[in-house]
Amino acid sequence: MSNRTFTMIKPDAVKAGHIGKILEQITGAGFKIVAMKMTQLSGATAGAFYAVHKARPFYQELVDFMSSGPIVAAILEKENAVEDFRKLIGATNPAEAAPGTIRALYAKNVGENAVHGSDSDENATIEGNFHFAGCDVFTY
Ligand code: DAT
Ligand code: MG
Repeated sequence: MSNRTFTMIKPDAVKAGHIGKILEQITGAGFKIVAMKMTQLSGATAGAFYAVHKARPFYQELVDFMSSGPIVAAILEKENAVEDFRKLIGATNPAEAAPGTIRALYAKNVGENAVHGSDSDENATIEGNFHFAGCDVFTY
C-alpha cells in the first residue's frame, strides 16, 4: 500500500469552472497536495499517457478530449491514497457513480468524466513521474 496517487482535473471540469470546488473536496477528504500544475496535453502526450487503452474503441475520442483544453495535474498524499481516491471520485460512468462523489457531482458522461485517479500504486508512481520531476514534488 502506497500513500500517493495521481489525479487530473479534466478539460470538461476546468472549462465548467469546477477547479476550486474539486480541489476543496479533495483536500477536505484528507488528501494533501504534494505536486500540482495547470497544463495542456498535446495529442501525443495524451496518447502516451493513455497508451494502456490503445486497443479500446474509445481511445481516439479519449485522446482528443484530454488534449482539448487545460487540465490540472496533481500528486496527492494520504494513507491508502489510491483506493480512497477512487472511492472519492466514484465510478467511471457518472450515471453509476455514488451520490456525492466527484464524478456524480461534476462529470458530464462516461467520456468527459471530470477527474482521473490512478488505479494502482504502480500506476500512481508511473503517472506521477510522467507529469512531474522529482524536484517539483514537495514534502511539507
Ligand atoms: P477510469 O478513468 O475510471 O480509471 P478507465 O481507466 O476504464 O476509467 O478509462 C479511462 C478513461 O477513458 C475514462 O476516464 C473515460 C474514458 N472511457 C472509459 N470508458 C469509456 C467509454 N465506454 N466510452 C468513452 N470513453 C470512455
Ligand atoms: Mg483508469
